[in-house]
Amino acid sequence: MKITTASVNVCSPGRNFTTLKIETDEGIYGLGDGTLNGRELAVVSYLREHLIPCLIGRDPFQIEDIWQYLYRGAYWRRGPVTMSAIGAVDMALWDIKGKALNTPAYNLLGGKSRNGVLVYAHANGADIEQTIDAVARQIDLGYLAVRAQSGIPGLASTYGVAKGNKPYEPAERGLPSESLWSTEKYLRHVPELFERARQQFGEDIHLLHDCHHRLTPIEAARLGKELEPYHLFWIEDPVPAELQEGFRVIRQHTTTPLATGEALNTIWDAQELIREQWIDYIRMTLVHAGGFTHLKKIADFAALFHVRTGCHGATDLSPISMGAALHFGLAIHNFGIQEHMPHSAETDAVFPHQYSFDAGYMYPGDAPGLGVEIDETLAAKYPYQRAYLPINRKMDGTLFDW
Ligand code: KDG
Ligand code: MG
Repeated sequence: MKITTASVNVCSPGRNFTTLKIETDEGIYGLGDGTLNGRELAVVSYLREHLIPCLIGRDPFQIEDIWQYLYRGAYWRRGPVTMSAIGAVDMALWDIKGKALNTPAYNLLGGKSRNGVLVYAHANGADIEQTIDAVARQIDLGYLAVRAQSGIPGLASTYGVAKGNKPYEPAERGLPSESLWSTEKYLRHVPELFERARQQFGEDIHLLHDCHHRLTPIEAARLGKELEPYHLFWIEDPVPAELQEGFRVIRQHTTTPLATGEALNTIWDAQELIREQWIDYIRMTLVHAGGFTHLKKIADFAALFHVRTGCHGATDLSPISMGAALHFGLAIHNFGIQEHMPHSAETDAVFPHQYSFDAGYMYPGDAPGLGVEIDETLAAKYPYQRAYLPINRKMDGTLFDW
């Protein structure tokens, strides 16, 4: 089999998605997600100008060699743009191989290690009571694990909390919006939220929280300690993860489990975090971390150190990524949990898929390959629209982490 052509589709059914389609001389094609929220066209250009020309004529079954060719062969390595572009190619190649061998991708990864993929839902509200109501709604839908984010008194907006009644979606069309942040107000508020949540829901439900990179290690240590009585499944991204050593300080002070990695792209970004056992869950995704070929190696390395996966799964990862993540989560041994933010009806219509949710678990389906398609005619009705993630400043105007 030979790759004959490859093309990139960028569509915006409510938000932007970048999709790579690789076609072969046997009529089989594969799809890969290359979406990088707010920087979509950098990946599109990387794919069109630099990767696609190198793919034509290659045997799509030689996945490892193609991966190494694109990663090592560039000389310039790593980073979100490069790794998302390679991730899209890699996903599409696994899709082709599954279709060619007439088997779902999870079988190519070693087969099922479990019956279903435990997922966590999002719940948010303008204040604690609204957040508690939102958690209750997710439990009613059948979720066994829920991430809770609440608006903070004195702050006009905060990460993870929807504006109005719309589902939470941080990327906005136009130039980046700006929000104001106070760590002091945040640290006072979050323990109250989880005290209330445990009173309401008891111990049987898994509760999670995303700090979204906003604390220093010692602040995160304090939060972790104060949350200990409420037995969270994890706190996520307590600090920006470029400084892997920062997690050592947090770890010395608290037994609250720690998760990070959604903004990391290679094993080199996380190797100390994992080897030193400073985290419990690694959140890198197939799309931003070079696809199955690289993420499988990260998961296998993590398994040696009792670190499990907890892959990112926000709505800015397309349904192709979601489907792929479910194959991955079903197959690998050290799976922990998978994030699930349902896509909008418009997005689901553009990307018809086999995956499903039932009673807290998701299932990738048994279609060959990834089990996700793209309706190109419908996609063409939603052209790309520039959008940005917000900017965050401290109350005195200092630019801060969002
Ligand atoms: O594009 C950025 C989002 O994917 C990110 O803010 C979502 O932190 C996130 C999460 O945990 O889903
Ligand atoms: Mg996050």
